[in-house]
Amino acid sequence: MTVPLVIDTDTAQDDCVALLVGLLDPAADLRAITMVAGNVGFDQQVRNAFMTLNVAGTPAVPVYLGCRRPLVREWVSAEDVHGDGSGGLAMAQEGLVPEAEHAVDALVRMAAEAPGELSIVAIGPLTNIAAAVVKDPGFARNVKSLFIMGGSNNGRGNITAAAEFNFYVDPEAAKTVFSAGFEITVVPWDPLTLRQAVFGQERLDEIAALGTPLSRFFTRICAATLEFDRRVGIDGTTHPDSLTAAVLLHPELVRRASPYHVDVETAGELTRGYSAMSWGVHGLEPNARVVEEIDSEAFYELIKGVLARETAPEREITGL
Ligand SMILES: [Ca+2]
Repeated sequence: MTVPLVIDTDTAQDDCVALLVGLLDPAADLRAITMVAGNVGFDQQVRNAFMTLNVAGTPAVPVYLGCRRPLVREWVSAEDVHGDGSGGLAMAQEGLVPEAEHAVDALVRMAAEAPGELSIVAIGPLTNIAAAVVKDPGFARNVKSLFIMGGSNNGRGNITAAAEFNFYVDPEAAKTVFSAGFEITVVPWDPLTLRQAVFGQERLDEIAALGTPLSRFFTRICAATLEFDRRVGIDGTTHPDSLTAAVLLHPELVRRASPYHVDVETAGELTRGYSAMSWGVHGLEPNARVVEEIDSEAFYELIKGVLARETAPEREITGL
């Protein structure tokens, strides 16, 4: 049994790894990739997604272009963290054409065509998902499960002290999504990602030694972020997005998860995008399951297994 899913992504660095999981993990039936404004320039993100499809050797998954800016705010980039999101790799893009249908329409349509079957892995700002909620009141009901990378569980942010990037960029979208009635699982930045989804030098060396196109791709796309991470005191590459895809496909990776009421700050002076994760003692109904602990070693082995696969990219990637 495979898991039908869509990955909604602001493709840079670990988003690419999450796409590789969706494309190559035998448990995944990746139906589409939908693009949303986030990490780096929108068109660069699209190039990164097509490059990831190419290096995976599976260019048949459709790419849909979604919202090019947050619902009400100006776009904020994370180019200081990710560079161009692909480690300076380049690939000719001629003939690579996204679908004509808008990503929000595609999400609404695909969920309605198979009610209760489709899962969404949302690893960028939640703009597309919120727009789909606004467009179709039945959308949340039609989606089987929504796996979100975002927020911190009463921990530190990354773009500000209070906020994780995805929720910070489009807090109104995140707030809309958490009140829409989805079956939500959250993979937070802190503490989960920071403690359990960091690959230190030893693991990075093991991955580089695999010697496959995918391992070289991984090493290159993670290099800029690794440099940034080390400057801010994180000793390795961070993998919140690929972890989010992995826990959908392999529930056994989750060692502990608890029901929370999650809401997102849209009005705070210092806390824009802060995720208030209430753990059950404040009289609020749970609206999400928050992952608290994973099998970190098994997650690493899963990613390494994906990167060990031999693929045959059709197009040459300059720099790989
Ligand atoms: Ca992302």
